[in-house]
Amino acid sequence: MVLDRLQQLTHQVNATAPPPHPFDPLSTSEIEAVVALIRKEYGNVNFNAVSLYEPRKAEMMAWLADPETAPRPARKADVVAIAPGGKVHDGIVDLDQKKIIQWQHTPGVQPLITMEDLQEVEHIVRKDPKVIEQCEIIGIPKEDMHKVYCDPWTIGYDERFGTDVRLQQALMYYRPHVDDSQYTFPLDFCPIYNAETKQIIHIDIPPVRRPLSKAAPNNYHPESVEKEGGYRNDLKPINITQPEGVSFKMDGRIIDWQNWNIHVGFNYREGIVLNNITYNDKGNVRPVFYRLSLAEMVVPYGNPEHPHQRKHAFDLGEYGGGYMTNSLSLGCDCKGAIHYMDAAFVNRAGASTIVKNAICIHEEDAGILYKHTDFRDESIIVTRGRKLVISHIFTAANYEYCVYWIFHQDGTVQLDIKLTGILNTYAMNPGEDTKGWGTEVYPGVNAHNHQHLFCLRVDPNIDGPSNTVFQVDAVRGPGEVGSAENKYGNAFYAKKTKYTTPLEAMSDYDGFTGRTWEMANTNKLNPYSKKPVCYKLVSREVPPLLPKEGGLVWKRAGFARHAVHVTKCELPHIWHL
Ligand code: ABN
Repeated sequence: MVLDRLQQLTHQVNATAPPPHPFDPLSTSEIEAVVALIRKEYGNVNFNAVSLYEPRKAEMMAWLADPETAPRPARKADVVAIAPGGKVHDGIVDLDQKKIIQWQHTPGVQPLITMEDLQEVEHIVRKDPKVIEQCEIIGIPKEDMHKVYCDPWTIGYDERFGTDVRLQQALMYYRPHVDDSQYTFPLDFCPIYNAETKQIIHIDIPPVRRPLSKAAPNNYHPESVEKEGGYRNDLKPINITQPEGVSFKMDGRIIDWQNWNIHVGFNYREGIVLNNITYNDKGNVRPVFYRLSLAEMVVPYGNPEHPHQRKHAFDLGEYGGGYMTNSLSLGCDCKGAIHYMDAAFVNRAGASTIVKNAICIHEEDAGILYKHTDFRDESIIVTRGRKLVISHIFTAANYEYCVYWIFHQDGTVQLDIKLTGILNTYAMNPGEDTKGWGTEVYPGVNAHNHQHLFCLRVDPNIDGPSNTVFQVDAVRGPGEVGSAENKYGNAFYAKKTKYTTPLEAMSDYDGFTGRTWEMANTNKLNPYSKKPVCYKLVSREVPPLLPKEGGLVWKRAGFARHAVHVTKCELPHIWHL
């Protein structure tokens, strides 16, 4: 049976013409072909991820430069699977050769927690006698256990349990009615769940108990909002119409818009991945970025009391920004003329799944692009700007992250992340002192201080792969007022410091100098300024990682210790951010 299915699937993969672009995410039939190969060889494993094993950069650059004659990079899949006994395996499958080329047991590490992993915890929590006992202690009778909910988070690290067990910490809540917001009724204890044995192995109970709050529920569902007076109705409609259609063209997953050319990929972890971004500068196709993605984020919470130190979510690496992506709907999530793309994943049983309309591509008016009035005769030149937005939205338990990759006509690339959803909350007693670690946002509800730190991975290709990174600070010129070199004291300039090692490049934002960073091609000079062509990285007004050096979050969130890190990439003499 397995063999028949494999033959059928690999036949389907081969029969699809033309072949997928090497950056394209795996299709459902490719995922199924990979699963069949692994099943045939290794039997009953649970799949955690099957996604594109991206072509190595050197090979891919050679193919992009000369797709007619350079060898086409092999189509490979990256596989993460959990074998019986919780044995985590990492594999690579060559889809062209229909061969498993790597299969490694990786003890001591855990892959991310999938939505399926998350969903089973609540059922087990509700039936666990020790959890029921804790609920009764804080005022929830056992008949009401169906009103008890949990957001299972990965445990991250807890020295009591080691790293070989696949554990989740269940953040507990209560909903008087199924549509009420559970974040109004946080519970004060935290069960620890073992995903392998499907058992609650421990419960963290605070020394001071916080009985279930008696405050009125909050309910954000439309019916409930209607009962409370309804939504605002004093807004007149805004219609977005593009009577002649959109101004971008799609060729498979490659988008062409206003001289920009971009491959739009997607994976379970990062969500949108943009590759081979070029700009056609009056007929000269200039490479700009090889790859852009939101690679990780960390959300440390600031309450030092046990066990809140464990509350620091890595929402991409621990849960998957792609796996948590929403199916978007026209008129609500996206307005106007939309091009949607679906996303394909594997489930635990090895079946392929699809999230319809996972990526939204559309244009928006961008206000004024350029304006100048000649004050002499009031002659005015004004042009209207347009932007291209490539977006997806993912739900990480309480929060929604709306990720917008925005391309502008002036060459700017902007990553805009909008946070919405509901705050993560913890219980507090009436009159309890939050000690400044949180804010009472509703009776009995303590919203702990937290940060959202995003990790943007930038692989620049500014007029070619040989790029250098400079730190740029706005500083005053030397020389005292009255001196020959700075007589009136008004000298200032952009001080550029070249980074030569990864250590030097570990740098932070400086509000005093308005620090930015330049990714430059020093072999190509602007004809007028005679300075290297570059892209400026702007990341500002963000406090650094607030958890202390040497502490748990600091150890785990290496990327967040500094605003910018620069490392050399696989090609010799090339750096990426
Ligand atoms: N923010 C932590 C998280 C994300 C997804 C699911 C559960 C918990």
